[in-house]
Amino acid sequence: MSKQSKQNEALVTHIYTADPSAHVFDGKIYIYPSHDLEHDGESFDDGSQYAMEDYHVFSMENESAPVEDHGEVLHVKDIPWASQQLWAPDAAYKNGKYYLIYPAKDYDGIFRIGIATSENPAGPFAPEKSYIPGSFSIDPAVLVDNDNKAFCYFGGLWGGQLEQWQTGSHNPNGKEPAPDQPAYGPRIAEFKEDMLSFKEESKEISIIDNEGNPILAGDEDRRFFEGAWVHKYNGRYYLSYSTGTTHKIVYAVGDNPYGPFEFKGTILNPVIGWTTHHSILEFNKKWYLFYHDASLSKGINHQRSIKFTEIEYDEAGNIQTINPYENT
Ligand code: FUB
Repeated sequence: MSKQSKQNEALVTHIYTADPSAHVFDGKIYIYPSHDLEHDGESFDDGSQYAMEDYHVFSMENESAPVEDHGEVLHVKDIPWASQQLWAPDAAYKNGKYYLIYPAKDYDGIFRIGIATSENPAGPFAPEKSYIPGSFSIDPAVLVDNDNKAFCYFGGLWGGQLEQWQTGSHNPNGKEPAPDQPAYGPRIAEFKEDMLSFKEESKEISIIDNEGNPILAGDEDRRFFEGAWVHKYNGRYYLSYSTGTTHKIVYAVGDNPYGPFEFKGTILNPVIGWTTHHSILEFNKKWYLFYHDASLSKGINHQRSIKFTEIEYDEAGNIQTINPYENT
């Protein structure tokens, strides 16, 4: 029999999973992570150590129920445009359908973002023949707003190739800005009604400090690195993301899906492993952070495991910082 789910413990132990995007669909918690295959290779700055070929979907009846593995729902061999590296996906529900939105490298080694659809939140998902025109980089996250408009947030530095798209077209030699220059922000584009393409060219999101100045590239405790997620709390938009080199999940708040977003603080202090990647969801009036670490594999960065923990807001809407290994 499957074990009950516990906060801050690996939710899935029969395979390695990372980058959990969690949603409530049909009254249940569904989790859309990426899938780390085991291997003995080295790690590199461009993330090429990740062996990620397919996606599984998981669900939980509630936050303490056992996790059900719905099996493989999409494999890279079935995606006509993709060659490798199925990195962090997200899922969305709109128009009576479920959409899996995922990054992968095309046959030129360039990350693009693709869509696959299903009638069922547990998949399987049927991929579109081409990637979304105008998409690039990694870590798509979808916000379906109260007015039913859907937005795709995406982007990630280094292996995520965001530096290579700063001139409006692909430049394989694109670099990070100098430390005293504004950091590169994540991108946003609204989806067309059918969710299969963007309605507009993507725009860069600005993340600012409490004096309205852009967060600088050298400010590695606060600058955007990868893994954007947007949720709404008390009518405001919360953009959370990974700081990469300083291994934190931090957040910034704005009044509009396009930002600007004002930096507020840290949600999750560093976990075991290099990467940190998350999602936030409300279930039965409580808020949860889904994240991953590499504790199950004893620190092997390309063999990660998804976890979750409750988060709390204070009266002013600030999220309380979590120390991942306190009380465990
Ligand atoms: O899992 C591969 C990549 O590592 C993700 O796309 C990033 O967010 C980081 O978690």
